Amino acid sequence: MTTDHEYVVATYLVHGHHNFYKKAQEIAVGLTVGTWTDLPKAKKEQMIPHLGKVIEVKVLNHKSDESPKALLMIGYPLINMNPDIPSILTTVFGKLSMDGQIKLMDLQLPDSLLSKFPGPRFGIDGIRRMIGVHNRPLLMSIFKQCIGLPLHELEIEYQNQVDGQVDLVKDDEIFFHDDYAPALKRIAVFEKYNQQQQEHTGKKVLYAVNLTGPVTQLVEKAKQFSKAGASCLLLNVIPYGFDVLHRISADPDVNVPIIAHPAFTGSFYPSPYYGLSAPLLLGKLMRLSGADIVLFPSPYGSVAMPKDEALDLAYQLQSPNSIHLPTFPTPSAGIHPGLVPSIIRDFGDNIIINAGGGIHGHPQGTTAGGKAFTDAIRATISGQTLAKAAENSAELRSAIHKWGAQ
Ligand code: 1AE
Repeated sequence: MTTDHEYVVATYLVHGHHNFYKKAQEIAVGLTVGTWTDLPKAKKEQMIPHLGKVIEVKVLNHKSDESPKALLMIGYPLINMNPDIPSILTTVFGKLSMDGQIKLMDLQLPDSLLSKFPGPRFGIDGIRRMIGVHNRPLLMSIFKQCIGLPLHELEIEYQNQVDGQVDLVKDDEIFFHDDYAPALKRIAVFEKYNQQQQEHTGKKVLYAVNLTGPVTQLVEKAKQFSKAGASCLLLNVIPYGFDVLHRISADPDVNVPIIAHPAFTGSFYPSPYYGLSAPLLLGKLMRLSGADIVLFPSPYGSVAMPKDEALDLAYQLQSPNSIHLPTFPTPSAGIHPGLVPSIIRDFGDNIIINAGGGIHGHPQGTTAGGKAFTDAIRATISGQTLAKAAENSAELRSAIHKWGAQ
């Protein structure tokens, strides 16, 4: 039940003001009842349940050559919002996002609101159960070069990836023009290979098919893919919208895990002055909307994210929470086998290691690329150095020769 003292609490980093308390008051009133001092008494009483409140203003130390900055925490009455991300984001950071140097750092939602979001359907344990691997990081391979290729060529590429012992294979997020190999045909062919392999090895590989098309058709398409035997879906969440992910993951007929791709999020998180923090955008909100797996730039690869942000993001995905299952963190971009020890040291072993170029670019080809990663993961979790493991793995040796090892 919603009560009149439940609030969504937003934390903002604000630069450049001199009276941060006044700014906080303006936000609390301006984004809720609009105006306050000029209202007659009766109107004020009517508006009180909807009025925002300043919870804390924390002025931060700054160097003399920096502009002043502060963290502002503002509470927004729950009754002003619907239980969906668009209404929450528009309330707390709609017009405000255009009001100078202000960045939305965090959102705290009361349990009564959190419980209206189903969150991930499968979560980390559900995915591990599907694949049948519980004691090491999972390995995902990204299809590279898929646009313009006919189905039979993609089928060979798919088999090469699976033969490298990966646990998941995902479409490239830019795979929209798929006239030569439509999604339903890919699902049929790739899932058939998955089944054959499972009979052989006992391990199930998941194939994440890119869910694309007009937004009004995506839930239906997701159901159709699920019914056709798809084992996983990939969604470019930010271009389509958090609510699309929410509706797909909450639909009982979409009975497969969903991977959230971070495409377009670089427009929002990197600035210290504007946008949303990465842990909120790619962590908390993705989990709340129902992502089972979230890709994000690792601190080491080609599109790097600062380490403290990446670690906080991973924490937001996995932190204990009595309402939502944990989401698999997947540090990505420019990952090669030599980075495996650093990834596991920093993020632990309950993660997915994800690579495109680091698998397909292996000197002996895609299957050897998967094998090099598998050997690097096995060595690292058993406490062996990559140099030692490479003595017995020609694939890992070649990978380290090409990309080095940290
Ligand atoms: C953070 C997104 C990573 C991604 O989508 C991608 O395609 C990575 O490819 P590689 O591993 O950098 O080749």
